[in-house]
Amino acid sequence: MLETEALDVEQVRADFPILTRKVRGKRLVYLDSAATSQKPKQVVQALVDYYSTYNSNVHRSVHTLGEEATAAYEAARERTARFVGASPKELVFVRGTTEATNLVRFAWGERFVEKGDLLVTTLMEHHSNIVPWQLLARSKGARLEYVGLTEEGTLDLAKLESLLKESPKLVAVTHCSNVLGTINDVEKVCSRAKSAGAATIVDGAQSVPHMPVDVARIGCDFYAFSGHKMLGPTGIGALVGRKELLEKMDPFQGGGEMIKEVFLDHSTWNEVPHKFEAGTVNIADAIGLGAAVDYLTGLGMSKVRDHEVKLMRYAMETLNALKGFRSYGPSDPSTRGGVLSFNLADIHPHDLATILDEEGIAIRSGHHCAQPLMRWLDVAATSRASFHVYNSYDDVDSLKAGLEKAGEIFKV
Ligand code: C6P
Repeated sequence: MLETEALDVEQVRADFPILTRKVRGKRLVYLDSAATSQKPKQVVQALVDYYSTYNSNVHRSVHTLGEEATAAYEAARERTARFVGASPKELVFVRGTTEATNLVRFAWGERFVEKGDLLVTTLMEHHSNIVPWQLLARSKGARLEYVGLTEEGTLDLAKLESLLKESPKLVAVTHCSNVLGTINDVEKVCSRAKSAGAATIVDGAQSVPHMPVDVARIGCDFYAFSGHKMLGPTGIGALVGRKELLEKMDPFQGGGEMIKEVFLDHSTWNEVPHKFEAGTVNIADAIGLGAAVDYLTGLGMSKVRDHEVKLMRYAMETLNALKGFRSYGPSDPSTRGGVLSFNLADIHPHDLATILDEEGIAIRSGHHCAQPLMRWLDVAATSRASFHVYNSYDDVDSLKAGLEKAGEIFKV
């Protein structure tokens, strides 16, 4: 298929066995991919192949199985790195985005941040791009400040500029908000932060699964993402870091494989990225992530992005027409990712999610691990529908019908 052709959703859906199951006797309409995506059979098969034909530890044994496992693990690193425009030497396998930001908090932060330093993050972050910096600020006596938001739910760049005048040590920003859907111009943020002398970390949890990403072009120091949101397994993700910075950083955890030599009074470190991968790594899931990368690459990330923009446009047009429907985030679908947070009149999001579940429709409700953002929106919680490659216009129509039903029950 040419990159310019539209995504063949029916063909894609055939690769996801879970989509054929029924929930409460109804067709499953899975609209919770921002929490975790479904997995194509190619990813499941990669896990089965590993466990049933070459299961072995990596980087240790010279026997055939050991060499096959090592080759597959490193090939997965290579493909995952290339997928985001990085070199494999710059990609550390971690459990996910949360572990990636915590790795930076310890291995970079404990080394480079000092008392009185300024750390900057934003009001639209997931807790995993806030709490590590709060902990770092507390342990170092540093200060944490937030870039606020405009009414449309985009970053207040004037506030960023004023904070940059104070020469922060770190600017931490999400590429795409998991609540508002806002896609930030991270290239610009990182370039401005770099000019001010700050290190930068970009949270790519909601961007890498849905759009072409090129970390070299973004120009950040660190970029974090999770495998399970990009059709891969849980328990695996990546931290991409500039090599020279990774080399200067302290290890994150101590143990096997991250060392070069161990003496009684000191140790020396393995080369990056292995310096940051202590102990037996998550071999199977890294290989599964490699298979997910192959799958997405086969579809073409531009096509994936186009599909989700079309779906978002249709969803916004269709759902905004419902009585009592209020959505959050930018009004132009082409400037947002595949998440749509909303409230329907004053129905509690958990009630709404329960009613939709009766119809086989899975959405997320709650604070989405973004409590400061909820407070800024002045809501306790929202409902959220999120899309991926296997979602269709039919899914949006089902959501609309489910919301109409909820509206009738609650007399909206
Ligand atoms: N957001 C959601 O439903 P982990 O859990 O480490 O794989 O990813 C954390 C994370 C970091 N940043 C963003 C922007 C995210 O959306 C997430 C995970 C899920 O929105 C679960 S809370």
